Amino acid sequence: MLTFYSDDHHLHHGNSELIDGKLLPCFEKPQRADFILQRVRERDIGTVLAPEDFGRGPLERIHTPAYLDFFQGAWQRWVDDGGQGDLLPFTWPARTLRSILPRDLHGQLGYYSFDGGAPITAGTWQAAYSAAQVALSAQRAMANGEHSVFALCRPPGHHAAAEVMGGYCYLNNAAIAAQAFLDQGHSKVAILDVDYHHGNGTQDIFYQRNDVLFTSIHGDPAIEFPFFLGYADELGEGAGVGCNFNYPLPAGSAWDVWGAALEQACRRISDYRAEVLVVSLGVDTFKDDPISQFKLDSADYLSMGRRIAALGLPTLFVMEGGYAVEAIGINAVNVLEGFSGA
Ligand code: SP5
Ligand code: ZN
Repeated sequence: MLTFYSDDHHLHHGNSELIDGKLLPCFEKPQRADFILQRVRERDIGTVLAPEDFGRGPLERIHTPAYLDFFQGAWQRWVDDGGQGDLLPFTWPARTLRSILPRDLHGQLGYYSFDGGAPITAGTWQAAYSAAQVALSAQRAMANGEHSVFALCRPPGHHAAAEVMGGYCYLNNAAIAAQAFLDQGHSKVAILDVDYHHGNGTQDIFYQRNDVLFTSIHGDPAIEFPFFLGYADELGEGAGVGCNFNYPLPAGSAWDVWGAALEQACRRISDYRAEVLVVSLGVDTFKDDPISQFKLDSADYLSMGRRIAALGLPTLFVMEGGYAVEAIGINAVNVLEGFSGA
């Protein structure tokens, strides 16, 4: 299997995030992608390629130009204001307030985010832009005939909506790739999101559409981030009714429970008659993940890959979360090897 990867992810290295009342070093750190790349090479699963640059056009198919302009220019505005350190939001347009775009940088940052988990640093735009190009390059390789490709994206993307960042995500790499398939003539794309957290951004982007099926297996939002989306009764809206399926699972879920949900999701994907599959590949479902509460072990990721392969679809794997860095490479590459039958 081909892997696409860019070193630019190193340009994004946030300092800290608020967890359980403490400012801790960011869990979403460069080492994550380094360990995955190392494992890809160790296991020799295929060639590693640098991305092509498809420009901002394919990003604008998912994100608004105003949001992209804001994100691209935010760091320079912060520096010009004399700001130092990470740029982090602190005020959001919650229910009692108006969703108005303020003039101030911090006001705009609150407007364009949903949590304080997506710091903007000097290189964040370039890293996120390159991650999107990694996903697009993987998509292009599939358009050119590859059956499966791994987009080793960092930062991740599935929490990012059309004009909202959060949950370590800025640009929705999986959604951008899915849209590229549609723009090149496909009519039905399925997304399977196996990250521990609900892919709220991806769901929101496609919620009213029937050309993308979104399925997600994740920690029950009643007790887990992102809390405000990801329930089982969210089935799509308008033309999208019947094209959204959530499988929220209780804390402590291991492969018996998780694999049964995967079976359900896979049946929905088969019934939908998708032409191509995009997998939002998070491995924060691992038993030793420091911020998550599922109990998958490393061998379970082989089973996951095998079940996904049984769908018989061309499949683009897009890297999302996973924070147990010592095991992240093993777990992510196990999915790919299970898929390929290695
Ligand atoms: C892409 C992705 O996986 N994003 C995840 C963002 C999660 N941010 C919220 C983390 C909350 C962690 N709470 C852990 C409590 C441990 N005691
Ligand atoms: Zn996650």
